[in-house]
Amino acid sequence: MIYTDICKMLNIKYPIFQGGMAQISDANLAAAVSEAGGLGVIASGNNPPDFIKSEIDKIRELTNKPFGVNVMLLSPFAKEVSELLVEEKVPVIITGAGNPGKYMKIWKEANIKVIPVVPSVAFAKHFEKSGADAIICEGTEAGGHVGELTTMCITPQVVDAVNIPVIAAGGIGDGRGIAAVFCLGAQGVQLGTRFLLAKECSVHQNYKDRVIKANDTATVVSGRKTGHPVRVLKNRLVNQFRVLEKNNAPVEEMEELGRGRLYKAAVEGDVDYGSVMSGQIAGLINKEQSCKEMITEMFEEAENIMKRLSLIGGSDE
Ligand code: TUI
Repeated sequence: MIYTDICKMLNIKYPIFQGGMAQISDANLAAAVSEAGGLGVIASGNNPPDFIKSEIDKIRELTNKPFGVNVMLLSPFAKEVSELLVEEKVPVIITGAGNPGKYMKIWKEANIKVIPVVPSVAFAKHFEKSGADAIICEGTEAGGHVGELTTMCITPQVVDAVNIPVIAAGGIGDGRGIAAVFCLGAQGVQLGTRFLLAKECSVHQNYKDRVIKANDTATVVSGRKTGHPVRVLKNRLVNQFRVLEKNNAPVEEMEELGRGRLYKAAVEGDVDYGSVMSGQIAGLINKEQSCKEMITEMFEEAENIMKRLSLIGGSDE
């Protein structure tokens, strides 16, 4: 069994988090992951607190296991959602797309485990000082809002820079990826793209089909000029962004073009003009499975690899 400090800290069986994918990671998906022994995560995205409250009520009906809520710090509702999570005393908060510093005090006072996502060593050190219980370092291979560093480079550097457990994210899609980041010093993994194909994931079937069809070069980072670059599957919307960037269009025009596009893809199924966020590992991911099948299969694979590695160098010859 791969059982690490993060399993102990959060009371979970496998050191795997399901990524809090905005508009996608709902109570149903998160409950399935938590029931399978990982940490299921509800994404708050840009949603108002009453929506998040009903998802928290739902997951508590579906499972008694620990779960997390992801706070997307660029959301106009970030403050209200942060306060709701204190009232609800959720077990774990994961933050993304910003600095959670100003909420740290109320969360820690409520005894909530706080685990920020970071794109660099400097943020990892900073958030450790603010009281984070663990850090998720996310490589640019990830889907959605991304930084510049790869998982291969950011993971060992963050591991050396902090004294709290590090969870690696970005580019991990199977047991090989899990074993690889454990070699880099990670104590856990967070996966998003693979869970898009979970039977319990209610993202639109057109979105799933695009991920199934995607190859190694299917994603691109779009919208760098807006200051919020996102990794998505290439489509007509990406081309429209390119035209605006080429013509040096004002940032407001780009932001206008981007508005509501994730909803369009994930909920309405418009995968041509919607934002189909996905990690670079999409090319590897092509089978729909239950969360339980995914998690048990991946950890069996990772454990077998680690057993084989432990035999290397065991010969006298
Ligand atoms: O947050 C993510 N991935 C996301 S959020 C999202 S919704 C969205 N849609 C359009 C534009 C922007 C967001 C889709 N995917 N991953 C975690 C993550 N956090 N990646 C990078 C960061 C990050 C970046 C800057 C964390 C902290 C940070 O601090 C910067 C600062 O100055 O506060």
